Amino acid sequence: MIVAGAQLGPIARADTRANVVKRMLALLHEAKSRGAELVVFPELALTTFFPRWWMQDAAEIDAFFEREMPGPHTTALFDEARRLGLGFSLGYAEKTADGHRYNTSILVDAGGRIVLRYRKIHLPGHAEHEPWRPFQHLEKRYFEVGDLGWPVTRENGVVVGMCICNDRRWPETYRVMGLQGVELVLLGYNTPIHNPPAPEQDHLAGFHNHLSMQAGAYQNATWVVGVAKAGREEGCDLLGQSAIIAPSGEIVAMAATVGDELIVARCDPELCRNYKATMFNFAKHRRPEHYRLIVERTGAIPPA
Ligand code: CDT
Repeated sequence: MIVAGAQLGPIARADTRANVVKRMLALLHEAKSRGAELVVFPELALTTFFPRWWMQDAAEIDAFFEREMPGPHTTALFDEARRLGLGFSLGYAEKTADGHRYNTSILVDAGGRIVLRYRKIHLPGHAEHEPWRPFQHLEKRYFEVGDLGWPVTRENGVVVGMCICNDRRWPETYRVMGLQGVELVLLGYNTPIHNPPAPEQDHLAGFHNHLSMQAGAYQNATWVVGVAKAGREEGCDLLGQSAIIAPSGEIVAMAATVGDELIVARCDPELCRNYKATMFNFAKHRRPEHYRLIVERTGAIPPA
């Protein structure tokens, strides 16, 4: 399967969804001309990364959420992708009919059907206003923890799963999908390069991004497609370096800019099967009887 990562440059708070979708359509067209079958868009792709602001007004918050998918602004994206015969994945803020709010990704097949949905589980940041920060990271305020686990589906003969941004730093994310035979993990991210509680780590933001995704890919014998919303967005620098990573752990394509940019690679599931049958033959080598602490304990408890 030929997969494209459609990195987006910054989206201003004042940008309309129509304008963002126009940029996404341009990337879809480029993807088609470069032979792609599936296009991966970032986390919260339709708006600016709004958890950077403390908001109390319900209508102001609601304006960042989608109540239907496709909705009035995204129908054009679904229609054009179907016309081009392309599948795509898309991150957006979801408000359900019964009022729940999630940071969500969907996978849409080439026929325009939503075939997989994921709701972000590892919500980073904080829930209360922390005025000392130069910008907030209020995902714990605006979203509930996802309620779907990490489902996978078979799409065009490839086992596909999804996760979102901070999820990529946690090995459990990939392993739960690895245990379902995942061959292609799609993920979008909005990663501020400056992390106010730990500024001494800022210069390693790019390294940690690739380290997490390369380890997840290798240890679970899967392709990983990590796609950024990048660049200076409302005064906040977001990491770029979108990458397509092979089951060997090697980066085979990487963005060179922090703007709208397409990266493309052929993601051959045969390579997954090679690693899954040898070094990472789970059935042969895993020892779950020794892994109980992973599900029984959340925080670390060192010896007295
Ligand atoms: N969007 C998102 O999950 N960003 C986080 C920032 C972590 S610092 C609070 C990330 O893991 O990249």
